[in-house]
Amino acid sequence: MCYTLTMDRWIALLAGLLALIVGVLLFWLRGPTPPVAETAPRVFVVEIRDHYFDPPGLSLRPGDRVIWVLKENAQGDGHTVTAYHPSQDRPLRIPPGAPPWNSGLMTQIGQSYSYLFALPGVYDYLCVLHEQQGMVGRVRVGSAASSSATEQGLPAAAQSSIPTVDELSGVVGEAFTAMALLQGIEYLVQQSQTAQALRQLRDFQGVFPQSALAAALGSVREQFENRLSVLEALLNRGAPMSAVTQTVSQAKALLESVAKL
Ligand SMILES: [Cu+2]
Repeated sequence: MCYTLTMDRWIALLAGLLALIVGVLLFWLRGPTPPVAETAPRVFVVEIRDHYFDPPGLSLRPGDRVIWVLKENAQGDGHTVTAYHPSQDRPLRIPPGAPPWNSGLMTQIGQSYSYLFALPGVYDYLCVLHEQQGMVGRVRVGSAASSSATEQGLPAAAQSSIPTVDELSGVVGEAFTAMALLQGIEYLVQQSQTAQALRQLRDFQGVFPQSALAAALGSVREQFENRLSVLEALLNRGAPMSAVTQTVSQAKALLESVAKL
């Protein structure tokens, strides 16, 4: 009797231990609870040309990503994408606390550099080689007001080429941002990220009809919307890159009328 009880206890103890080991193992194998899935950031492409950024300004939401792609380097000396920041030997012209960036010298056509704009505010950046020729850009993130950044302290050529915060808050900023969004869609398709390209396109199609940009496009609005629909159809059926590029160029050309500074 006594022996049987001990035996039962042993079995119970072993079973308990086994359950504990299996539990710990399972927990260990599963790892920590995965974070809530985040949607991928929107991707905007700014083209680096001789000697300007295209488009020169953007109006973004916090968490958006900008990819600068080198498109021209005729003189072979390259370009950089560099934040105005004391660490780059320049005055601070990005929000305090925002990490500065510097692409270093970019010389290969197609080479790219990316930065995620997490904090709201106004960010000014330059090409260290051609700042004096006005090769500067500005990114407005969130609802930064016009008083938050001025052109004071920039070289004369840069002062005339950089969009003001007021311009970026208005329809010019919307046109610039739409251009960069279309270039971003083209870039995503190139990278075989067609699903994200489609999400980004549909997101834009959803807000466009109520935008000041739609009103400002006037007589070419319908043509522009038509290009967006063609682009969506192309992405849906995995059309060749050349067709995507052509449609993006046509849509961008229609934005030119609004984007003139
Ligand atoms: Cu440059």
